[in-house]
Amino acid sequence: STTPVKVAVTGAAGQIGYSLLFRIASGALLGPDTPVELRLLEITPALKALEGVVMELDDCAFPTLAKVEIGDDPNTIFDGANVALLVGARPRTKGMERGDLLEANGAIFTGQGKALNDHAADDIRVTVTGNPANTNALIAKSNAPDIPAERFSALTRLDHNRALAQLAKKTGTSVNDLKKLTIWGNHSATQYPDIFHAEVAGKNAAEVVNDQTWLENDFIPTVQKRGAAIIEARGASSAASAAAATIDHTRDWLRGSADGDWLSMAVVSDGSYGVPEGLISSFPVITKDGNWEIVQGLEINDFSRGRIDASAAELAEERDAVQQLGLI
Ligand code: NAX
Repeated sequence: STTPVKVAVTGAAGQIGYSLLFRIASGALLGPDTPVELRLLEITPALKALEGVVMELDDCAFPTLAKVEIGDDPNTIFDGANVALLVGARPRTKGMERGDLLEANGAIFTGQGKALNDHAADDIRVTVTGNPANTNALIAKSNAPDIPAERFSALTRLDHNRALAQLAKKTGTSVNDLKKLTIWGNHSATQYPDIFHAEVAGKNAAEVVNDQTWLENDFIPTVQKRGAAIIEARGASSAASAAAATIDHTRDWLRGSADGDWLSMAVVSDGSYGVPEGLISSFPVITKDGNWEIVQGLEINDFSRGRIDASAAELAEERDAVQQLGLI
């Protein structure tokens, strides 16, 4: 089709935005034949910096970039949006309590949820990258009663990709040889990267690895704490990899997961695997044409059970906290 797909991005002048926008504009999200209109939201003081980013987008002369709109009003920027990538969020600053953080982000995601509800296109798909991503997605979803709940998702694909890289390294294979890895739960240090159903070149990953010590003391904590390790090394949080994962997640949602494989996405729970209904939690999912389905019937061993439950419990606490703040 020649009608541009409208992709809204929030936090567009931030570090993730600086990597994300250029990849979307060059066709990495929607393919080389689909024109894209970028609709970029920032807070007022960041609009000047955003204008500079738009100058650079112009200077790339991307054939697939049809138009760019920028602004500080979500009601305008989300108008007609087919895809919304909610990247902008309030980071935790010194002296800020957890409740303060939830409240600051609550203000952002209630407003953006309402704006999406009132102005986005009927086929809107929403990916939340800004932290706390799962709970921000829950807040946005709860403030958009006219948008089907399954159109809201939060990013755990970066965790999924990090886990793939670690497993490939351990098994001396390539990420192309790996399938059916799962991130369960919250995009936080309680997330659980699960290799018990994963495959390495067609064989069960846990059996190929056959190293419980590595699994417990190396693999799981490395994936869980990778964000902190990047900050320690780079002096800034993950940006290019987070942008790449935001694209992978949204592209695969729209275009479909590969046959014989699945993805990790945080989506609204239907109670599957004992995760309380209504939480936005990461699951193994299969996608097709902009829809997702949680993979059913996986056997969960005791080791996995405890970890899935712990991450779900953390999500339930976050939900209770934002409920008490009147945000959902
Ligand atoms: P930056 O601080 O570089 O950029 C965030 C941008 O959002 C800023 O330009 C800010 O002005 C803007 N912003 C703030 N409030 C806004 C609002 N109400 N409307 C529109 N824009 C607003 O952060 P960056 O490194 O780009 O990270 C963005 C978010 O992604 C953070 O919340 C971060 O914690 C989160 N991350 C999530 C990851 C994930 O896997 N889910 C991994 C990477 C990243 O840590």
